[in-house]
Amino acid sequence: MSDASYRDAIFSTPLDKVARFSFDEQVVACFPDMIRRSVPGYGQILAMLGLIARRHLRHGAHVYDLGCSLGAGGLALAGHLPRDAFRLTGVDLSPAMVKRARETLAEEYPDHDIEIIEGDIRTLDYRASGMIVLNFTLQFLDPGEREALLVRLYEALEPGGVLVLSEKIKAGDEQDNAWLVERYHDFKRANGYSDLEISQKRNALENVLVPDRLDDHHRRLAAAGFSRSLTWFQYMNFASMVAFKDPDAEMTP
Ligand code: GEK
Repeated sequence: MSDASYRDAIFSTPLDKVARFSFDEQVVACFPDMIRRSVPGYGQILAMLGLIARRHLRHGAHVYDLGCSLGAGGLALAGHLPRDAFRLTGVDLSPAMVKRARETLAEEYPDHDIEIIEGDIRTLDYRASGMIVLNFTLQFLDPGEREALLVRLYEALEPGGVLVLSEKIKAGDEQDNAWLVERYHDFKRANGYSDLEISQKRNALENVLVPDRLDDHHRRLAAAGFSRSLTWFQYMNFASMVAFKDPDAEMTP
């Protein structure tokens, strides 16, 4: 990315009252640094998107990147696939993210058919698509709203289409979960975050980012209609799944 990306220091000094985390201008400015140092496997997951698309995407099909932030999904696909292989719509609720994503994509891939829209993925009017990417976004929705979104995405997918769903997860067993969370904090420390930053960020994300268990994800994907889903990547308490819409499924009108 050619834009100036700043080091994430949002939680580096003691804050009287840690506000709920929000995707504002301050976060946008340091987002690439923040996500790289905070999400284990982020780069590997992005790098696989193009390979998954090569296998599953019909030539010229439409793709959604939901909760696209700075457009990483579009950048990853455009880096792997020729201009006419796909059309992509990135959607994000944060105006600051949308503005920056538009600028970056226009600069990096001006000839690809990629648009970034400001919108709420819960209420969007979805068009038929061959692939939908939901990378680290479902976790920010109210848990009670997650299944309804997956049903809508299932309906929007063409038969044979795929959903890539990446999330922070929690383990079912309390002790296992504690071990994973502790190692995740070690990972963040190793990436230069202080104990103060780790604990203040944790407080800011309390009730904002609510992780599910992997088995709950797969159960929900099945309930939404997906004929098959599997976890293709896991790095501590972060995972990516792929869910398939049966090629013989009826297209919802
Ligand atoms: C990446 N996928 O770099 N509608 C639209 N966008 C939303 C909504 C909503 N209801 N709720 C949250 N968002 C990206 C990373 S970040 C993950 C995704 C993280 C947006 C929110 O504005 C933010 O940009 C994004 O979802 C989550 O691959 O920061 O941990």
